Amino acid sequence: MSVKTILMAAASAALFSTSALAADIMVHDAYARSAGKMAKAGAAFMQIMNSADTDDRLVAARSDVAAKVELHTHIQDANGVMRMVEVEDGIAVPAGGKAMLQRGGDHVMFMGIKAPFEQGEELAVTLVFENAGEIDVMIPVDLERKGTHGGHGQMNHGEMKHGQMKHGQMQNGQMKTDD
Ligand SMILES: [Cu+2]
Repeated sequence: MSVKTILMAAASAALFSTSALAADIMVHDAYARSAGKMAKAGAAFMQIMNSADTDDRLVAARSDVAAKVELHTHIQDANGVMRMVEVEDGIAVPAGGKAMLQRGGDHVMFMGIKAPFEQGEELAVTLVFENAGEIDVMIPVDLERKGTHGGHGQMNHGEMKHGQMKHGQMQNGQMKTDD
């Protein structure tokens, strides 16, 4: 076996062993927002669940609503200031687990949006996963949604109940919710 053959065999083995169907990835509770009528940027938040037995990774996102779509997170710099930075390696979605994209943390960032997001509209976004491939999602704009860190966010009873139901179902090992 030449080195090249061995490398190719290894590559194809890796390809098959990590292949996952798009159905293994489920996106829940997604919403997007932009701030004000002059907004040039917006962000989307969601829960991504991976029911495959292999880890996956959100590596990119695309949408026509913005000139550029990036995966971002917040980090604290040396001065204690929170900054948004692009996550170069993508966002891990562990096997049988989930990734939480939420305010103050990981998010999908829309840079150079063509128009401010309007309450009630839906944004067509393609999420690109390392294993599961491309998944198209419609993300509703929700400008009224409060962040999870502010205490007042929990005052929305509908959301609260929704969150608890998912949590319970997750613990039972049932990834699929029927909302
Ligand atoms: Cu950002």
